[in-house]
Amino acid sequence: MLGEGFSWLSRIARKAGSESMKQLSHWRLFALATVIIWLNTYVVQRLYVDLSVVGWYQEWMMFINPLGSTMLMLGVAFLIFRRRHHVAVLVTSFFTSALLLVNVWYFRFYNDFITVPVLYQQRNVNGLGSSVVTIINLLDVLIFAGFFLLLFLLYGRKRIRVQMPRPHVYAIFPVVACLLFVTWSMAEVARPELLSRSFDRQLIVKNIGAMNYHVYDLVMNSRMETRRVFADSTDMKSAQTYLAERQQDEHSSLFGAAEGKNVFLISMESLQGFVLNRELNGQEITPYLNDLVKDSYYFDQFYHQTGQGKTSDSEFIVDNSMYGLPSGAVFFTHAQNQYLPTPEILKKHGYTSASFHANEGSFWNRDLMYETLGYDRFYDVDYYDVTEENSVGWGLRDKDFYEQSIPLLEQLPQPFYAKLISLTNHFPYEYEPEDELIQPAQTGDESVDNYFVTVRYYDEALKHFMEQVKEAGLYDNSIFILYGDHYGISENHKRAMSEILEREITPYEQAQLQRVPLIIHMPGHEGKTLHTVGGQVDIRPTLMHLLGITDGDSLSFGHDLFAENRDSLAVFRDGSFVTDEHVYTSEICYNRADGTVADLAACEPGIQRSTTALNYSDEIIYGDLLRFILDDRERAADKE
Ligand code: GP9
Ligand code: MN
Repeated sequence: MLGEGFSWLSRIARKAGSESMKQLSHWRLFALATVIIWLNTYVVQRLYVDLSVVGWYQEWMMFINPLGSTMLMLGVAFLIFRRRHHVAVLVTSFFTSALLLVNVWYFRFYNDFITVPVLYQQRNVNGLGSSVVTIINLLDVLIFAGFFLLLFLLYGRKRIRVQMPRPHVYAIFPVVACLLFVTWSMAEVARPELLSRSFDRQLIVKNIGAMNYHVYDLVMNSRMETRRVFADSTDMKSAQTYLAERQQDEHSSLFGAAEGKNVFLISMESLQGFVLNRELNGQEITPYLNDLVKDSYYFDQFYHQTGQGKTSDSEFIVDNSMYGLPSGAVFFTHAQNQYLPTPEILKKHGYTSASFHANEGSFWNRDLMYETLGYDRFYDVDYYDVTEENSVGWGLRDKDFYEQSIPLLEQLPQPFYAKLISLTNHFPYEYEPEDELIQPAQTGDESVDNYFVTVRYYDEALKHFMEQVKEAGLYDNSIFILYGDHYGISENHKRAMSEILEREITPYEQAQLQRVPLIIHMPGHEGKTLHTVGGQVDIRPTLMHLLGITDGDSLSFGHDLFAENRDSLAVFRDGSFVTDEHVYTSEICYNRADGTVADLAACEPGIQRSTTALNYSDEIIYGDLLRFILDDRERAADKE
């Protein structure tokens, strides 16, 4: 059947340019274009992105999925280019390939697919620098193979002009509807409630195909836009009830232990937990951090919870104790919302808040979002002396960044809440030869190999910073909260990672790799390693309780990590989660202790809890629901 199709194709190819090609009926043109674009899409989906397709059913779905979307796009193009259907074919083919190419690049960088809100992030493009080069491959030109073939067939030696009558074009759509229904039904069979419940884009693309996914994403986003308009205060009431039920009333013995102290919030770029207390070639990768954790509260079962917004998501989560969004960066998409963020709360307690980050102020829309979050000052790249000599990779080297931050910190009115965001340990992990304080790993995967060198460099930079903080007299009266913002080594590097960890990277291991260090260093306190399961949403309540402040408790999705009776749960943005007993990811329930597969039913309560938490957080952001209660609070405060 397929063989026949190909011989038919090759006959057409041979006829290309000949008189008889001119006679190509409009249905043949449509079929030819459909087959070429469909196969092109299938091959790119299969070979250019690693979706770990398992079994014949998934394979078949991957194969059949692009057919409906291809016919839909061609049908629409035939309506738009009314008398130039050969142009419609070429435009559709080019558009499809271009969209695939952008997705392939995005996937290489973020291990994810583009969503509509990501398109708001053009302000980030300027800052990507050297990272871009590493995601482009010469073979990417083959993603346009279908387009070049069609160009040759239609514009070869003779130009082909074929017109499909309007009624025939309309006839395409019922067929498309049937095909899309088949796609959706097959996906429902494979993954029930995939589109209504799943937050995992890879799973969606695997089940419905890249093009259908984009249509789904468009629909979801237009629905999202309307949610703010139609939201009302009753929506917030149910979210409040949910949060109130989970609120803890008991305080830990450390409640108020850091009252009135300065807060250093140190965001450690791409720092994953597995590098701590580990050696490479007989050398410690993070000697300073290893020492620091001995003198600090160190949470070694702590997970990042970021999504497409990466660093900015971690900032949002930490400052609001809410989750980021399932797609896009809330810093971009909802910078005008009302929130109850940490700087706003601390302002009422006499604090000054500042963020330090030697990148463009517009990156991640920080300049606008920081105003919304209530930061008093933002020391962006303009406050730093950045030269070619003191820069590498994404910009100013961390050592220089920290060093130049000291005089700025000294000027800050105390008590302060100072967030410092490092940058050197960022993909693609570039470094200067003199900063090679440890030999790179030898897996042959450049990103993984160099990661250890930039992590080691960061460790040294941090050591210097802490010494300088002491010299500046800022140490004793401060507490230090250090956390990894998100993973540095994505899923695309499983082979190299299995070599490093000396075990297979199963979905369980991959989930465990999402652990990032959380170190709470309080001068005068003895160190303690805590195995409490937690995530970035817990940082705010933990910090606030150390400061003895409870103002944000009723609107926090996280809990004080020191509290005895805390509800142990770390929810990832894709719906995976970790509890004391289980790790749930890729739709598999694992026993957390040993990574063996457990009965799915054991994870069901956790699935409910994590889905509910994510949904309420999303609803609050999409509906801008905090405006209802914050307005009320302000009115109440005005009356007093
Ligand atoms: C950019 C820095 C890195 O300013 O925060 O961003 P990331 O790519 O890690 O989200
Ligand atoms: Mn980051």
